[in-house]
Amino acid sequence: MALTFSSSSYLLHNNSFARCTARHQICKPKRLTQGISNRVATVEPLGRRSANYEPSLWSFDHVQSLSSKYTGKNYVSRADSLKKIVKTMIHEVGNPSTALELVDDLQRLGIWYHFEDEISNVLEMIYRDFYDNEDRCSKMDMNFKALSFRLLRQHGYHVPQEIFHNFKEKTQNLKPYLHEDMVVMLNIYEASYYSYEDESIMDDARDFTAKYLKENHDSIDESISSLVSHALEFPLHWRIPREEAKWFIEFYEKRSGRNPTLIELAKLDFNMVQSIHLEDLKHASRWWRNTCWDKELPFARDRLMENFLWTVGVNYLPRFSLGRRTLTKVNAMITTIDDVYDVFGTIDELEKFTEVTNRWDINAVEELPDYMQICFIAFYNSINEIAYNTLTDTKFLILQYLKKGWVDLCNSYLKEAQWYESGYVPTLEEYLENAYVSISAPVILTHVNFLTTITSKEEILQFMETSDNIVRYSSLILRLADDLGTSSLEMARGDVPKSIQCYMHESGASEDEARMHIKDLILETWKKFNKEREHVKSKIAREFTYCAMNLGRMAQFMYREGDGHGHLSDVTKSHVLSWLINPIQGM
Ligand code: LA6
Ligand code: MN
Ligand code: MN
Ligand code: MN
Ligand code: MN
Repeated sequence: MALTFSSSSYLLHNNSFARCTARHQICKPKRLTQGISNRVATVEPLGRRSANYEPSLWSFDHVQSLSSKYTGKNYVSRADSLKKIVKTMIHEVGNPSTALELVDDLQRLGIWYHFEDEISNVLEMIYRDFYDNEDRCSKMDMNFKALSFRLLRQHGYHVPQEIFHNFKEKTQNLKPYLHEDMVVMLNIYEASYYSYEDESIMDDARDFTAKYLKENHDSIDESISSLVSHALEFPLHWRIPREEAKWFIEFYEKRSGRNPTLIELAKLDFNMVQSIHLEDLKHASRWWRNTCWDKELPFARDRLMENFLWTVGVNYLPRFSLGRRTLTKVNAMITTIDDVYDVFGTIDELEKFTEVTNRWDINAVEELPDYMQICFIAFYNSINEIAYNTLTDTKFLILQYLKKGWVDLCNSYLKEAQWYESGYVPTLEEYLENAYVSISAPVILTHVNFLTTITSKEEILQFMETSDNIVRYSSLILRLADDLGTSSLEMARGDVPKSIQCYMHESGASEDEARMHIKDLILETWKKFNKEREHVKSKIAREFTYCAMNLGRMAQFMYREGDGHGHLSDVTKSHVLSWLINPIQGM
């Protein structure tokens, strides 16, 4: 690119950084939209941007000192006896309605995974008895319809929206001050988030019940009003299971009709699982310390704890321990390399880094500047090691799949860097085609494929051929939620226009309108995702989809008040304390 203009004193330095500074200034995009016009890149003397990330709140020594008393045989055997009691309880429920409520409670309390077969049996029975049978189908009451619709769709059953065709007529006499009546409204509201595209009855049900619950909030029966606020903040379908368990255990404990066995098991299980999480965290933190990236790459986010928190959101189950350890490393590398591309690297360096990654050639590392050598070698070693561990554990060489995931990511990062460099503003569609990759969910989910219960290599490869849509929808939700939470600061620092700005540019919408549009896109993406759920049958598909959905949920959670991953560590701190550090009391 020719230098056609210079007002920069940095040009006095005859080096590549100076050249880059000049290019940044020449190419700074015109003021295209409101969102972009406040672009004030804090360009440092060497032509690099800075994101002014705060230091980590969690020191290595502090993390290593964390521990939990909920380990050991006594807790295990107490939990085992409680599980037996609960299994009997499930077998003995006579009433279909009570059975569904029990399934719902087990899920919300976070202990469903001990009873997967029992839950499947209950749902199979309900489906067979009510949905395979026209006569009985017409006899279900509205609450039973709503609860069974949600649970059955969640578990991959085909249930038609038409069962709600008369929901307005059936709910017109409900009274906000009656507990049972509000349970009906709430259950229809929660069910409506399991809708597919173009299901107008469900759209109507969602708008209607949300409005009703908001408008009547003050007169709603006290025993249920906190459940209603909780639901209006985020529907159950969009909530992270671990977060919900923590909240619901407390709610359930105060509820009338509570079952003491369930309370004891849920609390004990929460604390025992937390002790596993702490060991996973400590493992990952030792790896992070060994990279030395916090010291060697000080421009990047030092967010080991936050990176770990994502993995607990994605899958908190004990059997996913290796998954959390691996994904924390993956997340930490993503977060750092993203900053190399978005904050620190010059375009020439980024082109080189991308090329070396594409070649996956350790010998090429000498062509990189010092800081990129630090980055590339640790990255290269870590990915090779992950592949090596899978090879020795399962005899399955996954390196080519991992490499492809990371190469795609770096290529998409480079495209954004080039767009930024040239001041190009893509259409929303063109942006998203690249940005669903650059948000890193595809590479995260590539790793997830090999972290679920591995039955056979053939089965995984076969599944991977069919999972494109699931990956895409999870990625889109992550991207759109991230843009809602982070793009204001990104624009201020200097970055490629994100979904909000692209939409404003192409449609002339205001920022508020663009944000509404992006939120609508998130809802529409969830509907497509829900439909995909119908094809999910095998165990690996179920485990994978569970993680993929949770990744989207986690994004909506982390970015709801702004950038909870990069900047708002103090907001995220309360979640770290609640999920990871403080056990549930009163046992
Ligand atoms: C967000 O950063 C970030 F680092 C992510 C990759 C989001 C998810 C992170 C995990 C799970 P930023 P960009 C580690 O908002 O540049 O900078 O794509 O991402 O908008
Ligand atoms: Mn980026
Ligand atoms: Mn970034
Ligand atoms: Mn960027
Ligand atoms: Mn972002």
